[in-house]
Amino acid sequence: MKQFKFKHFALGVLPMAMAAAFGQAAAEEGHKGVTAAEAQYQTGGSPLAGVEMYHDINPKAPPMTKAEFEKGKQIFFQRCAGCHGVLRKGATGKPLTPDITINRGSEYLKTFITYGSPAGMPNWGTSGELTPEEVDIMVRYVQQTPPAPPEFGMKEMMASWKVIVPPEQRPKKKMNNYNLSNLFSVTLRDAGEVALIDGDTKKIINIVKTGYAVHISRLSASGRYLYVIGRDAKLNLIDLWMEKPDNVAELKIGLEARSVETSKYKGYEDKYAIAGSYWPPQYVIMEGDTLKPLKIVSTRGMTVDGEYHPEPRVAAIVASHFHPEFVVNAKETGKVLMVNYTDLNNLRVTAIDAAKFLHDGGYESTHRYFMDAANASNKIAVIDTKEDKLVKLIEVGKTPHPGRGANFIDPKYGPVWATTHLGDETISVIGTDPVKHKEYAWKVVRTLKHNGGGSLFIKTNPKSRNLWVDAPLNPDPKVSQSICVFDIGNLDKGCETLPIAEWAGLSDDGAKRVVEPEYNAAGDEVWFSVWSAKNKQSAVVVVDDKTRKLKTVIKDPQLITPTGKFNVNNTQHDIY
Ligand code: DHE
Repeated sequence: MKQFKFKHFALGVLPMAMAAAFGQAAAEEGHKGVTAAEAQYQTGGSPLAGVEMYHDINPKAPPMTKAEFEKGKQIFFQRCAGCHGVLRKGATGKPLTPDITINRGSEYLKTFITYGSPAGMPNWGTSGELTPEEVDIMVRYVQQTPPAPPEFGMKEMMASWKVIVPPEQRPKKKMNNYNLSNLFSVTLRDAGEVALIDGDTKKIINIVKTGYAVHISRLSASGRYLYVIGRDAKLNLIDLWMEKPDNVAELKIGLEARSVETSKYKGYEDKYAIAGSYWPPQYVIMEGDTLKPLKIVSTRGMTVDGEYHPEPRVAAIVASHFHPEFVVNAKETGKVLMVNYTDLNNLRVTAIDAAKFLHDGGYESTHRYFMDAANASNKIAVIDTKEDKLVKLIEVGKTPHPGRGANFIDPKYGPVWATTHLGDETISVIGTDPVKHKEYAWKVVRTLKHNGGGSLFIKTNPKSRNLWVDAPLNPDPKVSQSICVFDIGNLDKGCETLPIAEWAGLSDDGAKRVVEPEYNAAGDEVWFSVWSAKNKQSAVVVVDDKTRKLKTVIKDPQLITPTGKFNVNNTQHDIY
């Protein structure tokens, strides 16, 4: 199986002494092997770079001025924290605490930061990402005591909470003529906004201000309320019943976050929302229609291996359809927390040991089993949300990244769920029917090949015979700017490549990464983002699912860095 390594890494350019130090380091890191796409994906930048933090000056570490320390902190949170953790105690990357770094010494650290390692450390120096002066600052910075960002509890949350339109002043019925089930909330990542697009007319209804580097949208059980979370942990509540849907409440749930979900169990529709943060490592349960914070719970604790972890980030959260529970994934500890919301004062949490580095995932077609990607462990954990138990840990390809995955009926193996991978060019197809297709259940029944690694999302729809897979982080623009589509009835035939970015007809030289297929409510159109930098033109391309031909290109100067797209009907009902 082909894996592509970080582009600029070349052992051959290392001077002898450095190579020796490097070799030792590489051996210690275990040659895990991280692809360019994986490194790029995890070093996306943290809003903590701008947060004031407490720090002391370690007398054993090489000295730094206050300005140098501040610069080091900026670089660390923009480039390094995603892998090494906020407190530098290790996450998917190795720990970088002074007890380790001071012993290693400045020469060793300089080599490591400059040239990278085969275990996944990017070559920050030789790639030109960091200047020699910046490398020198980082060498000294990682020997200082890590500065700790502040906690964010009830007091801070209440101070940030705003109800812009109280529930009693909101519409009593839908006040617009939009077909809300076919509305799309489109993430405008670097603008800190979402575009609400009418799926029928393809017209922008409103551009709504949200948090910094906005990440995902989710729907309330009824489909009325839209929740949008930013990386700066700002949560926005949008009322889709308004004449022009807009913000009605907001809350900051921490300092850095990625996930939000709503209560979907019978009797609790639209009652609660939950959001998880990366920092501080915690989740908060809120009133669904005002975002008033009700309960905050820390995820700090022991990993599945029995080691203490100080910052288990909260990754994907889904609502159970079998119990009044949220399924909360604590990334670094590898625990799936089944949080029962019937009595918030006497909270019952069932902690299921899965595997470290839980990230994203989705339900199989019956919505009973949650297919949970432990990305850096190369595993899918199958969680039974009826019995609240781990069913199986399944070995898949390198760094699974399903988004929510794709459910379809395989002509040979019956109901299956599929994930794509960041680290290789495969798709793992897993049997999901333990009743009628018991022999295939929770096994990889097929491994399909598409155009290349650097893939993030895979999608189909119950009404479709197509399986779409993107590869936006592939280093080859021909691959990153196109989509591959399989015929579900004839998977062995391989996939057809469609030049989506070319179809967008964009005039400039942007990256034009094609990312995240999403269906409309009828399941007969697929929408793709063509994602370029903030100062370049981007677009959303709509393809006819049956003919695989271009239907419409949505272009607008307001569509800045579109990435995720969330169709109301599909997000509300977990259809994927
Ligand atoms: Fe995401 C989902 C975390 C980078 C687009 N992303 C998720 C989820 C997590 C996560 C935990 C699951 C949420 C849930 O279901 O509740 N994402 C992270 C990161 O930590 C990471 C790797 C680095 C970072 O700095 O944030 C990261 N993500 C990205 C991107 O660069 C993407 C491609 C573009 C963007 O808009 O930022 C991106 N992530 C998405 C999307 C989803 C998502 C579109 C929702 C998929 C879905 O089908 O629901």
